[in-house]
Amino acid sequence: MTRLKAVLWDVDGTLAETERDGHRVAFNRAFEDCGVPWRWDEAHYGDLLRITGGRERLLFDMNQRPDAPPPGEREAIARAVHEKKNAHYAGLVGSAGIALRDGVIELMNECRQRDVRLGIATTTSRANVDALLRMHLGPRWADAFAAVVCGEDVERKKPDPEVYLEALRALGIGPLEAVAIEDAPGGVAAARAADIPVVVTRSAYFARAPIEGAVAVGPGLHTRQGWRPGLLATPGEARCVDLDDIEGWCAQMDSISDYPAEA
Ligand code: XBP
Repeated sequence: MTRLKAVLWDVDGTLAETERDGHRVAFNRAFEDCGVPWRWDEAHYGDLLRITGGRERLLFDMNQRPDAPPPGEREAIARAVHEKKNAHYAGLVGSAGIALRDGVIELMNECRQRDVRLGIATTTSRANVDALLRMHLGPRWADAFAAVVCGEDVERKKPDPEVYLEALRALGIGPLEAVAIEDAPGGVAAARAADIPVVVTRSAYFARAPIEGAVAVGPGLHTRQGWRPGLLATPGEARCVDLDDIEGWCAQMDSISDYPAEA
């Protein structure tokens, strides 16, 4: 079995539930600042999440709206709103409004103890990653990560594999020496297209989404219940998913499966 050398983390939805209470709320505040009449409710934002990248998401939404400005004006509006959105987002996460998901810190700590490197592979903006991780890991958070690849570092956002290929390149490792932790089908597709095994910790918006090609799918790293393939759960023991579990899943590459939509 190839020993795991790196755990590559997606950010939004995987490290924290940032979309519903972070980016969405920040977009609505930015709309208000810019005198744009739209507001995104939770359900509509959930639909828009299939478009990766905040600016791209807004452009996509504009293209569907009968009351959108003429096409030639949309790009400038999207840039202005997106810039303000990121400022509001930094304020929201900086005020400790959004916790890291349970089990994330535990797995990061175990990686450090066992010499498994940490990487970030996200197509969100670097400023947003910085705001979130500064809040939870301190101003020197980046020291803990051997590679941090963000939206600005790639030409094509997820589901394109570029962000994962760049992370592997930065770490100098092959795809089977890494595992990606993702929450959403687009992120899974990106990691799989780079040949990296993927463990899915479902987030609120993708709690029931069909997942194609993951080594394991479950509700979060905080629990050993509810995973497919299953994990042994010791009754009464509050143990998180750990590196041995993840290595075990990755070793069974033939257990890579499609997980249909959940009821
Ligand atoms: C996350 C995203 C982003 C964030 C907003 O991508 O889709 O669009 O919602 O980020 P990933 P920006 O799955 O790669 O983490 O506004 O900074 O684009």
